[in-house]
Amino acid sequence: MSNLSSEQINQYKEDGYIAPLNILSKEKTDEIRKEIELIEKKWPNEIDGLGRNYIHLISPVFDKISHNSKILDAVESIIGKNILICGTTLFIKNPDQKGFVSFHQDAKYIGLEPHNWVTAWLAVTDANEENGCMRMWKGSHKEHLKFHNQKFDENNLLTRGQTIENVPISETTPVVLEAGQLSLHHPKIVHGSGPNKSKGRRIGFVIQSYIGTNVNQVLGKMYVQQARGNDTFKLHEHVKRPTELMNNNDISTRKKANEELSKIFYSGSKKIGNY
Ligand SMILES: O=C(O)CCC(=O)C(=O)O
Repeated sequence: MSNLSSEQINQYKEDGYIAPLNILSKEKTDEIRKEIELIEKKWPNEIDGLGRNYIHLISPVFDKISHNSKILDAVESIIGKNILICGTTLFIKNPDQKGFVSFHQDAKYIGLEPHNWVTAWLAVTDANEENGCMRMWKGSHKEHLKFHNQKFDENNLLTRGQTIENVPISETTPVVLEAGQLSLHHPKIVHGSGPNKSKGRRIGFVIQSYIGTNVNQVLGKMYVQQARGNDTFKLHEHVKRPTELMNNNDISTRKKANEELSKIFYSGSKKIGNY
C-alpha cells in the first residue's frame, strides 16, 4: 500500500495540494509519450482542443494509468475507498505555442458536489518553471469560490479562459515534477501555469478527477468508471474499460462523454471556446 502518511495528509489539508509523489518509471513515461505520438500521427486532431478529454476511454495505456494502484492508494487517503474516475484531460504545451492556464479554481465550473474529489496531475515529461509547470497558491482552498472573469483568450487552455485576477505570483509555488511524478490538488485551490519557454514539449496527463461515489454532477451527465470500492449511490452511468486502442464502440462512448462534458463546462455561457 502507498497510502499517504499523516504528515502528507496534513500537508494536503494545509496547503491544498501535495507533490511530488513517485508513480511511474522513466520507461513507462516513454511508453505514454509514444502512445500520444502514435495517436497524433494516426488520428490527427483526435487529442486536440475539445478532443483532449477522456483519452482513457479509447487507450488502454491511459486506462491503466488512471487505474494505477499507487495513485489510487494516495487518492484513497484523501477521498476514501469508494472511488470513481469521472474524467481525464491531456494538458500539452508545445514549445512553439503560447498556451497557458490562467489562475482558477477547478470547483468553479466543473459541477462536482460535494467537494469530495481530488485532481491528479501526472508529469509525462518533466514539468518545471521554464516549460510552464503549474503554480499553486497555498492555502487558497480554505477560502470560498472566487469571482472568475471569462476571457476566452486564444492561448488559454481553459474552456472559458476563466481567470481569477490579481493573484500575487510571488505567493504562488511552482509544482516542479520529474516525468513519472504526480501532484494531487484540492477542488478549490487557486492554480494556473505559464507558457512553455523551453525547446521541448510539456505534457501533463490529468485525472480530473477522482471522485467519491457520493459526488454528484449538478450541471449535467457524466460517464464514470469504478476505480476502487463500491458505488452504492449510483449517481452516474458506468462505462467499460478499453481493451484496444481506438475501438469503434469506445470511440462512440468517448464522443458522447465529450459532448456532455462540453455542456457542463459551458453551462450558462453565451460563448464556446476552443477547449
Ligand atoms: O496543466 C496545467 O498547466 C494546468 C492544469 C490544471 O489546471 C488542472 O489540472 O487543474
